Amino acid sequence: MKKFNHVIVRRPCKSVCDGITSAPELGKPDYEKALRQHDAYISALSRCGVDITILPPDDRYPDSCFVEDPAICTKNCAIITNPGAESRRGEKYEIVDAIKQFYKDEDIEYIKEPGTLEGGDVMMVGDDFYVGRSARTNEEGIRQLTDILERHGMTCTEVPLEKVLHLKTGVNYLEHDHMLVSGEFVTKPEFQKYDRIEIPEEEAYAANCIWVNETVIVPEGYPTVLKAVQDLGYKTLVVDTSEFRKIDGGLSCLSLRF
Ligand code: CIR
Repeated sequence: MKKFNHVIVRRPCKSVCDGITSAPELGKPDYEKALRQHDAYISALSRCGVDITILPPDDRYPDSCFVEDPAICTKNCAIITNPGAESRRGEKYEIVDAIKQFYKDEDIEYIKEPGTLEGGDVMMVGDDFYVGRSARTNEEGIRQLTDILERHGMTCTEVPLEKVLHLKTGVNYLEHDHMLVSGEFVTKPEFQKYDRIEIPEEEAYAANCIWVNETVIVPEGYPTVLKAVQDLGYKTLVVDTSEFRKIDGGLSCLSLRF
């Protein structure tokens, strides 16, 4: 099944080393290595039948390579978010022009103050979306998102988060009813109806895999998850994201896929 035609990424900037992190003990990202890993990420995506728009680095925003957070791209509309992290808020102004290449003005919606929302908290399952209420995404942001999605013929369900940064840090949909779940998401009632693949604690980072047109991209170094995804019948590509992991980033955060 081909679902996505376009991908948007942004090159990591030199200040990526100062990205927000909850795990300083992992050390700072090595910029050159991050660039090489980003190259490999782009080349994996290019094997999945999508065209790729590569935005230039933006040193004003250390976390700006994580383009998933300032925008949400659905089949009916795009939503420019209002990132909850102060240092990331301005990223929303920098993603708009790229979004305008693919969506008509009337199909571009905006999350407005006092609402905050980051795309990492939003997971698409067909026409139904799940949104995590997190430190970055507040009640008003969720209210606005729900209203926008419903006006465009889609639905939205709120999922309270307890431990993780973003919803998709711990749960990702691989289409065909398959859902990767780790940690607090294993028992969440909202996801019981799916075919859940439980991820062991020591590989929790790899809950953040991405499905792109029947290929699943898996982070390097997580053999249990890799095998589980292959056993589901997917073609897999493995990409090393060690430098992005140091600042809480994973595979999904590094692109918009639509
Ligand atoms: C941040 O804390 O905002 C970045 N260092 C990591 C963002 C990861 N984005 C995502 O999970 N969607």
